Amino acid sequence: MSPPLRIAITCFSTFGGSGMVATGIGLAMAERGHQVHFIAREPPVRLAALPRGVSFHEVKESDYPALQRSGTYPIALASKMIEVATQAHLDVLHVHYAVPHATAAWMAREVLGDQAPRVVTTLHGTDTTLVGVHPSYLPMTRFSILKSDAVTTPSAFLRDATWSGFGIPDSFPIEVIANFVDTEAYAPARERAQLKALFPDLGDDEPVLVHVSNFRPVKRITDVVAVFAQVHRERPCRLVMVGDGPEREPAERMLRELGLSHRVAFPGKQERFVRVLAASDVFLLPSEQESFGLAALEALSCGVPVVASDVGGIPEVVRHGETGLLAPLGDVRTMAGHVLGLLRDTARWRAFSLRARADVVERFRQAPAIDRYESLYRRLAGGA
Ligand code: GMT
Repeated sequence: MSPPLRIAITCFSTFGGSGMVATGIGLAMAERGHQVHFIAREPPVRLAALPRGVSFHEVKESDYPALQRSGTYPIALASKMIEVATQAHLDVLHVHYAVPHATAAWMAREVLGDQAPRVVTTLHGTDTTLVGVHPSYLPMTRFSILKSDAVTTPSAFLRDATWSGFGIPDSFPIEVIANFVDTEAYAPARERAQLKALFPDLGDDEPVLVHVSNFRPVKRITDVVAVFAQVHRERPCRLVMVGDGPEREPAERMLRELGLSHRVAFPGKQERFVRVLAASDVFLLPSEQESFGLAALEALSCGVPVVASDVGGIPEVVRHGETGLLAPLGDVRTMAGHVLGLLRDTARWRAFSLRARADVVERFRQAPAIDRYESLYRRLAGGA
């Protein structure tokens, strides 16, 4: 039997897909007997407790006044990586989201020399499509990607965007390992009690639309509201907006102007929203860009059909006409039509729902994805 690996994982700890995927990988590796070290500013949101084999290492920055706003986080992170690698004899350092994590990993590796762990960089989306290719970050991000021992992306779309966005030849290997979902935790359950807690006067047949995100501009939250308003005109319904972020205020203002605030719930950032999700009828994701769309995957896993924009990696997750319906970016009219088409035809909705669940179980279960990361780690650590 191969010996357990010593793995460190760095990610953002905020309410976002990359941190959730990173945490899922770390916890699954620990369950398989590996030693897992999370290195981050704060414990990631899904790391509620520290199970056996898992430890957390906090990255602390100096509060020295001259350093304020000088962006010393990558240095503090690299220093913590060096400390953990030295103490724990790491085999692998897996960083999620290239900016600034891949650069910190490269710095740590330069310092550690022969004792350095192998570095895996998983790109998640805006680290390629938005932030990484910004002129302020491009040269260092490109360099740090090229210096990684292995690079992965959750979709073929993001792999191709990385090659083209950074001017990296497509002979440079980037492995596509699709994101995954815990299909037991995210399972169909049409129990409406949680929805009734949000809307005490909810009618038994009244449809509920749902959206989950960090409400950043890229999510086009006002398109969620526009789709909901058009659907509501034809078929009175409700909307649940799980999450929080900068676009919440404009969305709430728009709802006030439309006189629809009372039909919409904003329960805030919720880790345990699966029952709300599973009881809802359609998941909306009209994003400007998504490398993958983890929130859509979680909805599909619960058997909730998705109506989304046809961008980025979304078509790799949502099968148009089978598990959900896609529309051109910003085409809220078509999206509303898609939602109404599903709500008006119960047999069609049910067929979408059953196919959604089956497709997720077939293509996006956690174990096969973890197998792929584990064999990648073993390959790099020399034990494959
Ligand atoms: O979408 C966000 O704003 C968060 C971002 C992140 O870094 O957590 O999400 C990205 O990574 C997720 C996990 O791989 C993907 O499911 C999201 O599609 C991707 N977001 C974008 O590409 C905009």
